[in-house]
Formats: sequence, C-alpha cells, structure tokens
Amino acid sequence: MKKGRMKYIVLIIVLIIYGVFMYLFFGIDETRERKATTTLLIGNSAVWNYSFRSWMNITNNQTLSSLNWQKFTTYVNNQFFGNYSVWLDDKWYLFDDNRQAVNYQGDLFAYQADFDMDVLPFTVSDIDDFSYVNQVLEEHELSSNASYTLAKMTSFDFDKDGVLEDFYFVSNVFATDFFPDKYFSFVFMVKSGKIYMLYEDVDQNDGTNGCRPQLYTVADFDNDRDYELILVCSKYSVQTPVAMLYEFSDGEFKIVISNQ
Ligand SMILES: [Ca+2]
Ligand SMILES: [Ca+2]
Repeated sequence: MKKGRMKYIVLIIVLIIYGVFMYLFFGIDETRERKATTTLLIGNSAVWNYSFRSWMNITNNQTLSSLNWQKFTTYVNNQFFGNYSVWLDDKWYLFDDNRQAVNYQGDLFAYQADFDMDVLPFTVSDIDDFSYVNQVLEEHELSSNASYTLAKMTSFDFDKDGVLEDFYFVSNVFATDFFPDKYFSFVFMVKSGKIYMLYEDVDQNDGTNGCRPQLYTVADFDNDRDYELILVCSKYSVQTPVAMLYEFSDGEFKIVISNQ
C-alpha cells in the first residue's frame, strides 16, 4: 500500500513539473498575446482596437470621442514623436501635458497599449533594380516598359532571421503626363528570390480610379513577437484611404483587419 501511494505522489510531482515546464516554454507567449490590448490610430484612415485576440474597427462617434484627452505614443512619418494626448476633430490633434497644441506634419501613427510596442523604423528609397517588378508586371500581362507614378522600395528584417527582406511599391495610378490603358498597384516582399504579394490591383484606367499604396507602420501590434505591417492605399481626391493590417502566416500575407 505504502509503495502504491508513493508512486502516486511521484506521478503528481512529475505532472506538476511537466506543467510548469510546458507553461514556461509555451504558455508565456500565449499569455502575452492573449493579454495584449491596444488601440491604434492610423492617421485619418482608421482606428483599430485589439483585445481578446481579435481586431475591431472603431467607427462609433461616441467611442471615438471617448479617446479625446487620452495619452498615446505617437509616431510621425514613422519616427517616434512623443507621448501626447489626442483630440479628434477634422484630424487627430496632439497636446502636451500643459494642454498646449503640438503641431505635426505628415503621417500620424499612434498607439495606446498595455505593453511596449516594438515599432520598426524603415526608410523608403527609389528602386534601382526592376527585375522583380518586371517579373510581376509580366505575370499580370502588363508591359515591363511601364511608366510609374510610384516606384519605391525598402528593406528590413521582417521575420527576424538576421537577413533583410525587400519590399517593393509600384503603381501607375493618377498619371498626369501619360495615360495607360490599365492602371496597376503592387506591393510585394522578396525573400530568398521569392515574391510574396501583399497588394495587387489591376483594372481599366480612367485616370482617377485605383489607389496609391504606401507602407505606413511596421510593428508587433499584438505583442506575439512577430511583426505585422500596415499598408495605406490613398484614393484620388479626399476620400478616406484604404487601411489594411497584414500578418505573415503559413507562407503568405493575410489581411487581419481593414477599414473597408
Ligand atoms: Ca529576414
Ligand atoms: Ca505580432
């Protein structure tokens, strides 16, 4: 009998140790992500809330105005700008602790979170090698002899493996000095010679349709240690731009939330 009881005690101790071990190795990340709560302001395009592992568009005026005078961590043109209180009118206005207005020029990204968000800086430059762009154009039966209204790229280590990935942004929308039959807009990543598409849009051109894509923010928005990224696609005139949050999973980019 005594031997039998001893066996149970040993078994229970082993199970407890196993449980603690599993929690330490797998549970903490899970808990981090489950606990993460954040609200993002994507310029004038969108306000997104993340909690209980799901994303939500905030469009209700009462909920939006409840953000007024709340403190956010702000970035302008992808550079850290400061911690300021926000106020929504025709755009988000920023105020310091003495309620003095703080002016900013450019694209505002702001977040409020119960964790320190890892926001990745990047700089965009002209494309010097069009071989991947031409490959994409040819795959869409577009002439590689195209004229562009947008031809930019940037490089950063998106998947944290120590090697930079290249991101390309090309478009011929809203052309004024040439008039293509078809407009196109593409955003794609190149990793180890392979193209991963984020955004592709090709259609008949009427000069004002389509949208001009732009990488807005790269960050670990949900605190799971992987980066996600936000693309904003500007339409002609003053319409609200399309805003899309992408995650990379199972070898492809997926839109997690969009404002439309
Ligand atoms: Ca990488
Ligand atoms: Ca993440």
